[in-house]
Amino acid sequence: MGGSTFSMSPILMLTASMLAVSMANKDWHFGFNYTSWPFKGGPPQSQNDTPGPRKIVVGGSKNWQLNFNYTDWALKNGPFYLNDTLVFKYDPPTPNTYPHSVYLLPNLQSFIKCDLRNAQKLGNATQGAGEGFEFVLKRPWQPHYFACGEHDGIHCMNGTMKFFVMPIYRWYR
Ligand SMILES: *[C@@H]1O[C@H](CO)[C@@H](O)[C@H](O)[C@H]1NC(C)=O
Ligand SMILES: *[C@@H]1O[C@H](CO)[C@@H](O)[C@H](O)[C@H]1NC(C)=O
Ligand SMILES: *[C@@H]1O[C@H](CO)[C@@H](O)[C@H](O)[C@H]1NC(C)=O
Ligand SMILES: *[C@@H]1O[C@H](CO)[C@@H](O)[C@H](O)[C@H]1NC(C)=O
Ligand SMILES: *[C@@H]1O[C@H](CO)[C@@H](O)[C@H](O)[C@H]1NC(C)=O
Ligand SMILES: [Cu+2]
Repeated sequence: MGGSTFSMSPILMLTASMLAVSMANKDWHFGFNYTSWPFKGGPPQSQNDTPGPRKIVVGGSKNWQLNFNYTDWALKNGPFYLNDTLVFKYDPPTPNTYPHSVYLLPNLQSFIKCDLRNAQKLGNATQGAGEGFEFVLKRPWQPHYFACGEHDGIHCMNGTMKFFVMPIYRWYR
């Protein structure tokens, strides 16, 4: 879904201007069927219900661990918006568990290869404990590539501890 949001932008712009007109007229409906809007968490149902930035735990109740498909998770939980916060939670290292961490990879090639050489460490093996740590999506329209960096990227390569998101602007506010 990440890529397809580009082709959406003319619709978003059109809709944003329709919304502006309809708000000026205090007429929310304006012949546009909001229920059929394809985005999850889509437009507000009423003025009291305007969603702000979300706080999203990566992996949901599974948190950040081996053998969970985060690409699939990201597809099902997107789109992600500018200023949404991703929360990474993972168990600190113990003798019986594999340590995890979170890195931001610089580009698609490094993401595909799980190449950590120019990656930015976001959270080390202990920072996912408890409430975890947060990462705010500050760069609109930029793909953000996340991966576990432990064991030279083995969790990224063998499992599915990698995903990317591309934060989009909220068109309604
Ligand atoms: C809007 O679209 C939804 C889903 O396509 C449909 O179920 C609903 O009946 C429509 N509402 C109106 C008022 O047309
Ligand atoms: C993870 O999910 C994606 C999207 O649903 C799918 O294309 C991919 O094959 C899955 N990967 C694995 C390792 O199951
Ligand atoms: C995102 O947050 C920054 C401040 O951190 C704010 O200036 C900006 O307006 C916000 N943008 C959106 C779309 O929420
Ligand atoms: C992880 O980072 C925290 C905060 O910077 C630091 O206190 C801790 O010692 C680090 N842990 C490891 C295993 O490097
Ligand atoms: C990846 O490696 C870890 C530890 O080496 C192992 O526990 C896990 O089952 C492996 N996952 C896959 C999908 O091969
Ligand atoms: Cu890991």
